[in-house]
Amino acid sequence: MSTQSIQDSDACMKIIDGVVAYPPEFVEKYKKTGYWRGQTIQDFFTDCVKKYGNTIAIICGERHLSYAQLNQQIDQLVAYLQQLGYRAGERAVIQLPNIAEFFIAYFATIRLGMLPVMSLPAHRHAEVSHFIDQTQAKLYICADKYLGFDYRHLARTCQQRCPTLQHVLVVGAPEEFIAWPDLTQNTMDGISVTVPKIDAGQVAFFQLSGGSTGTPKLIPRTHDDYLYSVRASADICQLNTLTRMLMVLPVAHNFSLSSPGSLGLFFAGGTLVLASDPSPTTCFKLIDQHQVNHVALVPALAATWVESIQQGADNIFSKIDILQVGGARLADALARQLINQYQCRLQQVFGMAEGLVNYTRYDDPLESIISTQGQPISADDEIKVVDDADVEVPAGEIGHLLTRGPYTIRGYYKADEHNRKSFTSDGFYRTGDLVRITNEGNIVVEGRSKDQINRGGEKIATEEVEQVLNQHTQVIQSALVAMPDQILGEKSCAFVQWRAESSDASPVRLQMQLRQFVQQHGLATFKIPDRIEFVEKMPYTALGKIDKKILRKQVIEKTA
Ligand code: OOB
Repeated sequence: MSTQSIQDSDACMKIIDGVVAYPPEFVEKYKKTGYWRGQTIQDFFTDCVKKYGNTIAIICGERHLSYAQLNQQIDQLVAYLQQLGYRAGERAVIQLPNIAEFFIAYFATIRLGMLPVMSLPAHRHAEVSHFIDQTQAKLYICADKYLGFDYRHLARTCQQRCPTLQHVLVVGAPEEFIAWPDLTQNTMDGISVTVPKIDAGQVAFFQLSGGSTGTPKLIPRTHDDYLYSVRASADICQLNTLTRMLMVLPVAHNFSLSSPGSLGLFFAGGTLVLASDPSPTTCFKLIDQHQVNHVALVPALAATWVESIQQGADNIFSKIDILQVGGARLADALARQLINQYQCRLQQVFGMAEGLVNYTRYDDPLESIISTQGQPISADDEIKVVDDADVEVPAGEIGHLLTRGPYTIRGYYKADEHNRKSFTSDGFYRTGDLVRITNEGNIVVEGRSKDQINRGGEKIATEEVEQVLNQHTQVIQSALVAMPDQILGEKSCAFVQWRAESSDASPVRLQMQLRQFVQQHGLATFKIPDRIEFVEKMPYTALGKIDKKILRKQVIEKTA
């Protein structure tokens, strides 16, 4: 174990094995207030099983798994992983679509004291190999195929690149890898499993950051901090044993897992229905078939569902009790339409994998639910709205949102240099969001200062894509900016300064080449530029940086 202390002007920051610890006075405070209860995610789930044993926990296609059955399968996988040689402290990257195996893998690795690393199905080998390297993961768990993409192919690339990777466990046809075992048979009977004693203050797993720099950052979440956000969210959202939640967004995302998400649902003893894809065709059928009453969407999906209703589908929104919308800014007009035209009970959710989550409350005035992103979970979420010099702006004015609290991290994993920029010296996280606070204390997201594109809830760190584009031999430099999109809210446009001598190829051909280049590099598909503009020179700010404001204006004019 390595411990490092960084002496700062305000605070002495303790970093243990790449994780920035909460300062002792905050640990004491969060424990004293009862936010941190010393419970691990393993104990949390065991409690759920005790309370709700025969209730159906998960519906996945034709499979209905009770809490007890899910628990049994988790135990089986724990024994299996232990036989493979896995022990507490080791890491496993989990990249699964919305299937029951995600939860079995998540809870089994945690039960063994391993640390799962969350990856989204859209990630490709650049991201996955980075997660494996960064966490020294020995195990990668994936599906054979999903939405036409073959993850075994990705696994092969990671195997070549990542020296720590020992096993690939595949749900479906394994080819040369290890097959997901049949957990419905008690094949592991007689094998004694050693469940280690874990301190709830330790990191339980790694969440994913949308990122705003070159490489995606990993977010270490502790048992204590995460479970507090889960319990409090389940409470705010009034989940109970009658809740039937449809999981439309990727299961591993923080919104899906904890706001209140699947963990909040398990805490309340409800039933989770897994959607294999987010299309109205798939989801509307599941909502009817399983009397779903709770759904969480990103604005882009809410808009797609509205469109489908306008084209003649049943008003699905009137059948559910709660529609949560978050992950990107919901336009006031769409919020109003959902409520007035489709009799929707709407809740806005403004959160981040780093911690802070805000909800509009069910009993808020309608205008607040329509036009604000709500209030934090906790009375101890500290919120500051500051100007460029970190001075708090007058009440009601727009500024940068900073936050610190009982479930917000104090630093990204193994990212000292980046952490110095992303956190203040007294531990506030710089969210990169521009907000204002209304008289009633609600947060309104007005924009963003971080260099990120929010493509329908999927976050693109522009620098990551630019770095790849710049590696193309014919590219002098590039700049990725957001362009407005009716459905997704934002899409990406790459401005590329191209070497003059290579201009004999047609622009369309060059665009194709560049898109392929990004794809071959192994970036997630949603990061491939939606539009590419070739320029002879870039506009610059007075400081000599590429002026993205001008580029954003140019692309709006071009697409108008
Ligand atoms: C959620 O988490 P992330 O980590 O994918 O993205 C966080 C960022 C925020 O900093 C903000 O820029 C944006 O996504 N965002 C919103 C928003 N919700 C998230 N921007 C405007 N309005 C909203 N309602 O996206 C996330 C995590 C937990 C719960 C919900 C969303």
